[in-house]
Amino acid sequence: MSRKYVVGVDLGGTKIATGLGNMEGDLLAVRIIPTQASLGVDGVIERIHSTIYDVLEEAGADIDELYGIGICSPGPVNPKTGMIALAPNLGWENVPLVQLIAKEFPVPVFLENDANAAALGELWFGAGRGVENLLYITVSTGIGGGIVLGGKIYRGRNFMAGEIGHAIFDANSPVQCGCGQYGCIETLASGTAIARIARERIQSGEESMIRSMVDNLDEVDVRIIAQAEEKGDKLAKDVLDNAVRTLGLFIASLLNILDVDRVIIGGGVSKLGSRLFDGINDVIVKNMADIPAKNTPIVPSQTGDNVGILGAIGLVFESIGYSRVG
Ligand code: BMX
Ligand code: ZN
Repeated sequence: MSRKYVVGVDLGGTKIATGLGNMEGDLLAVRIIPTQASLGVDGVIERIHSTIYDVLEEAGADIDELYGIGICSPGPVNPKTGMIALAPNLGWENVPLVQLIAKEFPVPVFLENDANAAALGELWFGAGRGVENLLYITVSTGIGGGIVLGGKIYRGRNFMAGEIGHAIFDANSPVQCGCGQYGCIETLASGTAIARIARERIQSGEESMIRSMVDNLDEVDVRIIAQAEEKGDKLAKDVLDNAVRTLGLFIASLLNILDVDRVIIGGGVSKLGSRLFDGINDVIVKNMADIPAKNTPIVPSQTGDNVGILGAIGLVFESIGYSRVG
């Protein structure tokens, strides 16, 4: 039987999203189910297996027709050993994920960090088509990054390259990050951080219409802050201005280091659209030295909700040296 399909699995703390794609990157079947992390490693692995069987069946595909299975998940992973070192959202430590999947499906299985995989997804199927070198940034719960150089993920000596969320941006910050350090960019400009900062300012007595837009301040998120800004709320504007400035300065620094062809931003916060992208461009133009890198296109992700699945599929493409699509 000829091999013509690839499976991509996006494993997250809340959902497992699995897709079956062809070599053009068309998704022929997608299955999304809750992770149910409380089931433990064996239970979750079984759920991953069932989604793979489901997409194979839906597309009428056979295991023998698979080039391989790609899997991505947040946090540091070891693509060489196929181990998930630490996945706080799943409560996992040192799980041999690749081995556990390959036991059920005897095809090559590849594991990668979510943002690295997303960078590959953009390179193959999204906003990165046509370039060789790109930086992908996801601004969501945390801030993650993926660096593609010469059409391949740059993984680094310890597979930690691209963990940009834990770059320290404010050495004097009193805010401790989940990683233990203080002042990581993730604690200043991720979706979670933006919401926290707005909430804290309101709690400390600053005026804002956000107060009346939610029943409970825990509900404050970036979408609500953006709505408040549109209605003229000063605090919302200030919070977003600060986040955009921080992200702009951070990206300027990354461009100084990497000088890539394109920067692609995804994740929930990228849904701010031109408010974010125009703002970041403005900060870069005003603050970066007068070098060509300041004109690097900063563009939104194009892979949409299937970013993880497409990224995981891109991982298999990368490994088999398949020539670039489109
Ligand atoms: C964190 C880190 C990255 C991840 C990024 C975005 C963990 C669990 N995660 O910096 O590996 O790429 O968040 O993750 O260490 P997301 O959950 O916000 O998409
Ligand atoms: Zn950190």
